[in-house]
Amino acid sequence: MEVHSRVTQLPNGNENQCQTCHTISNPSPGNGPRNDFGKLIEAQFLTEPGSNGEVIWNALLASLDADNDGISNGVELQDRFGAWEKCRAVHSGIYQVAIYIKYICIGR
Ligand SMILES: [Ca+2]
Repeated sequence: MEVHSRVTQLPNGNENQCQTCHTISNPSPGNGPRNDFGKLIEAQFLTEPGSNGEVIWNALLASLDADNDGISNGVELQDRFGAWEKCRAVHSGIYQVAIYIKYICIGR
């Protein structure tokens, strides 16, 4: 899995693209400095360590305040309670949970 697909594993991850988690706009393997949010995910919210790990977006991660600015991660990513789910497919303009298309991910 390419790491940049993690942008699709967070609510509104396409808003800030790589800089949701990194301090630079074009991180690459070996050169991917993390911001505070990225450090938190790397430490505690990946399905497995390393580049194969996928982000575990959930209520706990949403409730934390990685950058300690008084605003929770969830509020910052516009999903206060961590309810967003990866890969809800859209069909005919209606969310259809039964149809999953990997990497087509949208927020609510
Ligand atoms: Ca914050």
